[in-house]
Amino acid sequence: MSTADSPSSPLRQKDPEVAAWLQREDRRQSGSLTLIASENHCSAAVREASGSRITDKYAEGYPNKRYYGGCEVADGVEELARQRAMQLFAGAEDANVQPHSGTTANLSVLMALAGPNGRIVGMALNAGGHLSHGHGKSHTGMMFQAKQYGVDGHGRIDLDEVRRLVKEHQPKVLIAGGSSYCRHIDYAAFAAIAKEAGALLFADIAHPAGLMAAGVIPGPIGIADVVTTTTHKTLRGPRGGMILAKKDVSKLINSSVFPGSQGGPLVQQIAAKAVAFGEALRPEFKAYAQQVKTNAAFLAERLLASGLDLVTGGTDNHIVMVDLRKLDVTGQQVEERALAAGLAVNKNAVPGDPRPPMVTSGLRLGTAAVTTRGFGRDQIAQVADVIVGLVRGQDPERFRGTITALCEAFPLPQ
Ligand code: DSN
Repeated sequence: MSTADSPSSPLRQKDPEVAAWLQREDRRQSGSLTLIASENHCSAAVREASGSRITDKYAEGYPNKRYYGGCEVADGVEELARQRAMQLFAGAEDANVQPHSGTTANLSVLMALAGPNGRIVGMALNAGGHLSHGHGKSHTGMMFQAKQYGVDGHGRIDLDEVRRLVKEHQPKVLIAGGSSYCRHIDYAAFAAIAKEAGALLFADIAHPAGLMAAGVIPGPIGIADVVTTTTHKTLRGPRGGMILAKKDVSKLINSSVFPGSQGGPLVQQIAAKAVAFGEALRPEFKAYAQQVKTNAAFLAERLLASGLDLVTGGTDNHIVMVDLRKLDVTGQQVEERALAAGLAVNKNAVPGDPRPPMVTSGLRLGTAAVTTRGFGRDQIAQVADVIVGLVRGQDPERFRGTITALCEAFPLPQ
């Protein structure tokens, strides 16, 4: 139930039009299953902090060094979020919780470490990387001299290619991480490659951050010079970004966030990040993260057993990438069919995809949000079977009942 559902809701009384849209979103999320790998359902406590009165406060600067008066509460909230972040990612030497998003965090890091027109190397978007790792349509591909590495014929990072590219391009920054890469990344090997070329290693863990915080998969803390993440994917917090940096670069990074690329931080989001980090520090979160990983592995196993191809043939994290190239169906078509059946998924390019980005030959699935609803093996099996049916061209309507029953049996947590 959203706050707007309550008859005494100020929003409902003062702006029924917006209230109606938000109630509709509530119904959309409750009545469908989210398999979009970058989404999750945060707690009511996180949402309450995010909607709190501290949204009114300007707090340019950092705790105890602000450009406005009346920041004592903002200072306390930001310091709490920073301390919890460093506890969660043990070994992190500094935390900046101000980035509004993952992309602004990445831009800030690249401006700090590579500088305007500096050389960078990152993973290509269609190989599993992210736009902000040097893609030509992103400012990171326009403001920096970017080269990008791909993956091998099995969809895995080819460290020899990374080494060759780094040797040739001599970047200031080497980026490891992506938005549709479902295998472990060998951060130690990346660090060695960066070191050989005198580059700094920047790891973007936006997707698997929650699994890393819970210790369920290995991460780059203590290895990479800088780590960025979003706080809303597997970390299950509010929308936002964060940067964890080694002490010797953190001053540069902090200046690059403010005043470099942002003005006043969104203190209400920082408060919500603090709540989410507190939740992630509890033992239940470790069990949740383990279940996310187990569910993804089982989803992959079930899809493979039904004859579908997967990029890399499986997964090490929460992402499963279906490769539709051998079938007479596009990612876009399956996304539309899935929506009609009550599943939110996203089309996604697979390595070597011949189709354009709005069509694609792939489907990216993630288990973070359905695991928040309490899904285990039986429910994942049902979802996998629906996906196989949709890929094979069966009528989405015939699956609507199955998905509705799952939604009702596993409601969104409050
Ligand atoms: N949009 C995010 C994702 O879907 O992975 C990355 O920015």
